[in-house]
Amino acid sequence: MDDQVPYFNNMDPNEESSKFVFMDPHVLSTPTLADINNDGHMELIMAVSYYFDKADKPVHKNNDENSTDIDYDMYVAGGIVCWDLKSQSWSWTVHLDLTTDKTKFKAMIYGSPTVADLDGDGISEVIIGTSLGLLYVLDGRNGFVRRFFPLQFHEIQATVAVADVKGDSDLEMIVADMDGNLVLVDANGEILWDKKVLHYLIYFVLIFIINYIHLIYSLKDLCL
Ligand SMILES: [Ca+2]
Ligand SMILES: [Ca+2]
Ligand SMILES: [Ca+2]
Repeated sequence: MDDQVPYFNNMDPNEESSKFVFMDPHVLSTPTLADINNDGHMELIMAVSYYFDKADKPVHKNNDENSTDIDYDMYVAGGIVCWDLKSQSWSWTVHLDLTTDKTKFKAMIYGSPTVADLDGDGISEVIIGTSLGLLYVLDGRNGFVRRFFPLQFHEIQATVAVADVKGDSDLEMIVADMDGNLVLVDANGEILWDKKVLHYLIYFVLIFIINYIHLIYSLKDLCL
């Protein structure tokens, strides 16, 4: 990615650049490969955290010559970007959370985007939980946030897992937050159940992959 990109989505190229703060993009999780628009070619979906690298802070200057330097601690942002590997261009980019660097919960994204067709309509969804505790479900075609989302949880660092836990035709999302809550959410944002499991749930998805079958049966027991 470019060294500096705006965190704003769909920035008008005619807008004065002085109105924008250009920030360092960081990809802190494994990108996800998927054919998100069903055209036979893969896209690369990445969760991006925008913040100023502390070592680079003296380098950054506001583009407005008349203004003073930026307060670097005032800007942290997160978003999802989709790169079309065939056309070598951005399919879409969306900005999600925005905070300062001074808050307890920051707009960082540590989990990988999950791509799945939750409701079986042939259109992929992109699911991501953020450090601000928000669960987003995006339309895979354009990145628009799906109706009923985001949902608020405690800080989310784990990748959101997806499975048909309920045993119907749709997929449910399994959210693990940093307060130890394990929550089952359906595609319409309804919370089917939640359980306090552990104090921290950072690597839940890793456990999920390693012991997939056992966990599914455990989750079904929780549903009873
Ligand atoms: Ca594609
Ligand atoms: Ca869908
Ligand atoms: Ca289901």
